[in-house]
Amino acid sequence: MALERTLSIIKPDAVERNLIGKILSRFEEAGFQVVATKMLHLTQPQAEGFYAEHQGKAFFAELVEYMISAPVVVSVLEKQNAIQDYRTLIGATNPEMQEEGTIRRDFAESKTRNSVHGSDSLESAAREIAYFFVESEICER
Ligand code: RTP
Ligand code: MG
Repeated sequence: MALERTLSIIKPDAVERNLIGKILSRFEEAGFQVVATKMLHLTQPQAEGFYAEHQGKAFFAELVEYMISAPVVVSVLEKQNAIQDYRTLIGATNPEMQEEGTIRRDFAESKTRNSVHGSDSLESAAREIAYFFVESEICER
């Protein structure tokens, strides 16, 4: 297993419900180290660019509207096998498939308003980390 970095977003529904600390704790308890983090309110072009792979899909407009509805917390998390392990920790996109103990199972409000994002591959992690952070904002630990 290799030491990896993944991009996490605590999404608007979770920020609105004051769940930032609880969710960051879940990351740390699962063995992830926060190596960068910040809060920001995405603009529409920022949200559209971040989710460009979903442009044209039926849920795209609803997704973008949701992602700009309140601030988000973006973080870079580091761990052995971080990308896959973080996806396991957050749980499936489909609410019916979310395993017990996952963050989405515990906090998601719907398929769209699902509290957290995680990169789904090494390539997307590299793109998504660079989308929000310059290298000097990421701390060695
Ligand atoms: P994410 O990229 O945010 O980590 O989520 P994911 O990989 O589990 O799911 P993805 O297919 O990439 O979808 C991105 C986000 O779009 C919203 N979505 N809504 N209503 C719907 O059918 C639907 N499908 C997806 C969710 O917010 C999902 O996380
Ligand atoms: Mg995705």
